[in-house]
Amino acid sequence: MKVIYTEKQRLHHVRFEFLNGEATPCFEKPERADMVLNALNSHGGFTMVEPNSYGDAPMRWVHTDDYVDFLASCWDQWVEAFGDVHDASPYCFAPARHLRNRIPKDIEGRLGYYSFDMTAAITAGSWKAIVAATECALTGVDLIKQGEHAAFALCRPPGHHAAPDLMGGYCYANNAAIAAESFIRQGAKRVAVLDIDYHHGNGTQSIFYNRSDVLFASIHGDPDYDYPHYLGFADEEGEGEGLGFNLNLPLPLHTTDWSVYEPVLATALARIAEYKPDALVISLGMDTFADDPISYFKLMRTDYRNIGWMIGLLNIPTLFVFEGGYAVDDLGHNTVAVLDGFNKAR
Ligand code: OKP
Ligand code: ZN
Repeated sequence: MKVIYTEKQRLHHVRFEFLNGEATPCFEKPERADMVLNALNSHGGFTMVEPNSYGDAPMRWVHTDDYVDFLASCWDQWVEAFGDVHDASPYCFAPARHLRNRIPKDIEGRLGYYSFDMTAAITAGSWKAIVAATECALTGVDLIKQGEHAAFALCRPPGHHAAPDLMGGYCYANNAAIAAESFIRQGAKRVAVLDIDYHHGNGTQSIFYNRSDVLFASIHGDPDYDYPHYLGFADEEGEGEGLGFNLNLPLPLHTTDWSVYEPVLATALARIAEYKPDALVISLGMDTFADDPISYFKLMRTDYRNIGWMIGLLNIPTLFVFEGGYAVDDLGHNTVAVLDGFNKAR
């Protein structure tokens, strides 16, 4: 299987995030990708390729122009206002209840307008890395269009929390959504996105919520008890044309092990099979692992091989797009287990 990755993604490295009231080193860090690369290389059977250049035009397929312009210019505006010592981070969010939904002129106001939380800071190299991550996903689509049955876009920063004009949850550009849209623009009639990150893919859901040509299915921790808190409930089924093409399968924290997860994954896969997509995009978050430091499912290494195998049995051209996963010591081997299981299904 081909793996698309570029070192340019290292340019995005946020120093701190706030977790439980404390400033801690950011969990979403460049070493995450290193662990996956090491595991892929030591396993063998994977070919690393550099992404093609696409620039920021594809980002504008699923994000608003003003948001993309903001991402591109944010760091320079921040430096102008506050110097380059600290990462650019919002602190005041609009539109919160009772506030107006307008775009302020100053950088602090704009950061708050385009963010839904404080975990997506912008650093000197972020924009280049954000573009590079989308290019990894887009290259994966093109490899599949050229005949590969599957590919793995090793993207960071991740993307599934990024909505049309909002960053948050370590995400800026929605790599998986851009990939799905690329399949559509190259002739796919239907594309399914299966999000198996522990956290609900609120951004991807929002992007495709009123469309029937992209089915979004997500298995994640119950948002009544975990991030992203305000989206990802089972009663969100799509809107207008998109009604019936959004499937949320929230699961309980702490008690979700393979015996709970497997039948729910089977339900999601059955819905995808019935949909008969021309291509499948997997938002591959590895934070469902028992030892993940910020998540509460109980999956084990062997379960990941089964997940890959079950996805592979669908026999649909599949692009894996890397999302979360923060247990760095196991992250690489768990990721390889999914891809290896997928390969074994053929
Ligand atoms: C990004 B991805 C929970 C804190 C959650 C943000 C998590 C972002 C996850 N107490 N902080 O979906 O893995
Ligand atoms: Zn996650």
